[in-house]
Amino acid sequence: MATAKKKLVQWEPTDVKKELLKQYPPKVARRRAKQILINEALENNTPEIVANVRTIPGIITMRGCTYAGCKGVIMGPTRDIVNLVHGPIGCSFYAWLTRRNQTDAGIDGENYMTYCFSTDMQDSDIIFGGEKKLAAAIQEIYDLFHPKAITIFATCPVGLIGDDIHTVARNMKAKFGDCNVFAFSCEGYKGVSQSAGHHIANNQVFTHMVGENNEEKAGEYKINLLGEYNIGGDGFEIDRVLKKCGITTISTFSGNSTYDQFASAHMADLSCVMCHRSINYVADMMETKFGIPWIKVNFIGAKSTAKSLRKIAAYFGDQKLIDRVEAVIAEEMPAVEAVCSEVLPRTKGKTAMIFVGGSRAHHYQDLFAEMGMKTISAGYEFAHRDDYEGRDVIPFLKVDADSRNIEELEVEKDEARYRARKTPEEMQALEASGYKFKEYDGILPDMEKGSIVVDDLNQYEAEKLVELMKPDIFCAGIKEKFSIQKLGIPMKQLHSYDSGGPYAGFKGAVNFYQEIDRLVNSKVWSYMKAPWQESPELSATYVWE
Ligand code: CFM
Repeated sequence: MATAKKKLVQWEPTDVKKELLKQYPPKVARRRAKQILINEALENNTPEIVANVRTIPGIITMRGCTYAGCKGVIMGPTRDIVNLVHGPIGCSFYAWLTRRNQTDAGIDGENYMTYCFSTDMQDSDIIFGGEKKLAAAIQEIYDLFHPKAITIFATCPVGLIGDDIHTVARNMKAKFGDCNVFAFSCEGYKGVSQSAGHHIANNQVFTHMVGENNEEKAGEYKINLLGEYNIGGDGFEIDRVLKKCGITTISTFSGNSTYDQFASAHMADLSCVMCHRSINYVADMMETKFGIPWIKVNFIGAKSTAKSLRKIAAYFGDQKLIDRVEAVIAEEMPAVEAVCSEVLPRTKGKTAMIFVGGSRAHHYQDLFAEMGMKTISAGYEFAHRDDYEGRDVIPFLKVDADSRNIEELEVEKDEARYRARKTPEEMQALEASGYKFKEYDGILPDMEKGSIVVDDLNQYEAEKLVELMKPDIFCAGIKEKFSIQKLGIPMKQLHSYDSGGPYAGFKGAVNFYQEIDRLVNSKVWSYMKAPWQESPELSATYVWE
């Protein structure tokens, strides 16, 4: 029979961990051991993991840089802001349209996403300074496009030579008068990963844009959707569902976003946090400064989508909205359930591994669970302990030299514009009924006992894990894709979605079920043998042997 991998997987989590660490020098093994955890989060004691620390030199990490987190992740999906990279052209080229954050230019048609703006620094700029070139580039953008805002991103050399990008930005803003110009000190080396870039980006977005437009917005049940980046059109599907429910999205941070959305975000009545990792501090700042409460939502998974919609409806507490949400769920679910039960006999009992940057390694477990699949190992590239263990650990997080490097904004109540969205009694009543504000319990409580959670997984460990635990599917990014497929395991990119998506909401769930069904039931990868595995004629010895 042609079952290339008859699976009798018998692994003990402790053995797997031992195997992963075996090849490392003792010092490296000791450090990695703290980032590899066997989940025992069934009782009340969530185990502790080390996260958000430097990658050990020599290890091939999956992480990106701080500039990637700022320019690519947070600001990349904005459509009517011109994002100008101050640096060598490579930094721009590799951040140009590679994240699959989709956009719809809307009726105004203003969309700069397809452009690539760079100061294209040369050796002479590094030696003599690049400020003049930067100012000239900003001027050129202004003359050509007259955008609402121009933002500037520092790359590594800019930090090294000390160009004062903030002063250049301030001067140009004053000169133009009708264009908001500000900069990000997001040099690639600034933090241990792209997570630092999220923080730097959001601080500046909050300082320079949020609250700029005090006009009242039309619509009922106004929310901000924080941490949704419209990868593969996820945001479009979420927008469709929210709109159908009669919920008004004032802003999305930052999928398909506009300048005005950021400027008006303080007019919303509830912030809904999708990706906790990249944006939870914005939710906190919105609450402190403007009085907008926040909740955690998840639109990955049909059941999670329904749950999140109900949670939003319960917050507003209006029967009209509650009924509308129920009607939408009732209308959407049959199509989802039909596909789910169709694939279930083929997907049930299969296993997955998910290693993505932050939130997705957690969120996608819901989708797999709907298909009867178990996530046996997962982890984040760059998330923090709170994303593993829950927000309760935040007061106990160790502040090290790297995290101290990233500014924490001191935000105060805006006396003029702060508005409590609910009375203390209303908030208490909601909480008494089990409603949870500002809560995220992290990935660990949702994973089975004995599952293996790895922070900042690297190339070597990824291959080892697959070899030992033989999942039916491995989810990560482009850097992992081909090495995993060569091991005979289907690989799904959950950063870019390969060329697929959306996977959020109801229609997204259907897409996901169908695609994963095809992947886990295709034997094509297991039939693949590399030429040297089939006929290893070529052999050699080292000279010293
Ligand atoms: Fe949040 Fe993201 Fe993610 Fe992220 Fe990212 Fe991304 Fe990601 Mo790639 S913001 S943490 S920095 S959910 S780009 S849309 S897929 S690593 S898991």
